[in-house]
Amino acid sequence: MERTLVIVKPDAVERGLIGAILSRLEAKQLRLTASELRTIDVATAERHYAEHEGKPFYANLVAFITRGPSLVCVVEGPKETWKVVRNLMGATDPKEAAPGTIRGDMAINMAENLIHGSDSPESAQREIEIFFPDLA
Ligand code: 3AN
Repeated sequence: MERTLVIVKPDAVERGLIGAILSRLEAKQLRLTASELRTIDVATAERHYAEHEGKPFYANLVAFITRGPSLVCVVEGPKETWKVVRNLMGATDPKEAAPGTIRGDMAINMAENLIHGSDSPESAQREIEIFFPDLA
């Protein structure tokens, strides 16, 4: 089994899309190992998004992810679960995301793209440790 980190972001929580998003992961036969509704604090957001520090959208990204509750989840499935989640999410820019993906069907704005998923097994391990240190 393999685990990956998923964040159902504040825009999705505000729009009442938690169920719609989790149902797609569950329908794919992925399962929740852990899940918590929490408002991510700035220090944790900066740690999570460290690779984007210095980019023009960084300040907005941190402000967005900390603006209200997110559903932070560890999702479990077979090998390459991180990739399965990324495929279900769709492209980073919702305008480019394929129909049938979460972003392709439910988002339109780059800054408010509903969901985060780890982009490699190494990222998954790093991110699970940030949000669920007891599981890592
Ligand atoms: P993904 O969320 O698909 O893994 P990343 O990790 O490259 O994409 O970017 C993290 C987040 O930063 C994205 N979800 C998006 O909200 C924001 N972001 C990425 N690139 C841009 C950009 N060029 N302009 C504005 N926001 C961006």
